[in-house]
Amino acid sequence: MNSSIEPNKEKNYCAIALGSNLGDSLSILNDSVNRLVNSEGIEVILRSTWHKTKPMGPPQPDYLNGCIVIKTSYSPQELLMYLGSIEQEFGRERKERWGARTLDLDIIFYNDVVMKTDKLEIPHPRMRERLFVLIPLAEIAPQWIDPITKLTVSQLLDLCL
Ligand code: A4P
Ligand code: MG
Repeated sequence: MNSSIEPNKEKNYCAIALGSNLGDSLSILNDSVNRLVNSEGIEVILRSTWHKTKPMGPPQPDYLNGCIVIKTSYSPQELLMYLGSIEQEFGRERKERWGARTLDLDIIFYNDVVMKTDKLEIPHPRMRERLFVLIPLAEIAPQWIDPITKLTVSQLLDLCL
């Protein structure tokens, strides 16, 4: 993976986890991916299947989860803002943390960037213990190396199973 963000603006690869457990989750997820497919500055290059998963956190309906890999000219901060606008478009209301949501779009990896600000942490800090992220991500990017642990997605998944 390419670690430089600015000099290669067209060559940033990013893994995104999608989740929904409110409303017509299948349509919401498919529509949100189509929304990304049609977005300038984003090319969706890989998409996983959708997985029905048990909720982690407070009691709430089952989730539908999946992952995509995109190529983008957005910086991590720009991408977070853009994904937030798509969450809003699909009716996301922020209520309790880890609570039910129509659409959650989390940045899992951005090249091999490691960063932590108040608003954005990459890699996603909780991805390593989450089967609902690792199983779909392993379908499409099993060899992607987590820049923190230096383990591949496939190895992280094995550690969880
Ligand atoms: N943020 C920081 N880093 C990132 C990142 N890498 N990607 C900030 C996206 N956002 C990031 O997120 C809160 C803030 O995290 C954002 O404003 C952003 O600045 P949020 O989506 O508003 O709130 P949240 O999702 O409720 O909180 P959080 O901590 O992100 O929750 P998680 O970790 O995303 O967990 N069970 C199943 N089976 N499937 C699920 O998908 N999801 C959750 C949410 C809980 N249980 C689940 C699932
Ligand atoms: Mg989130």
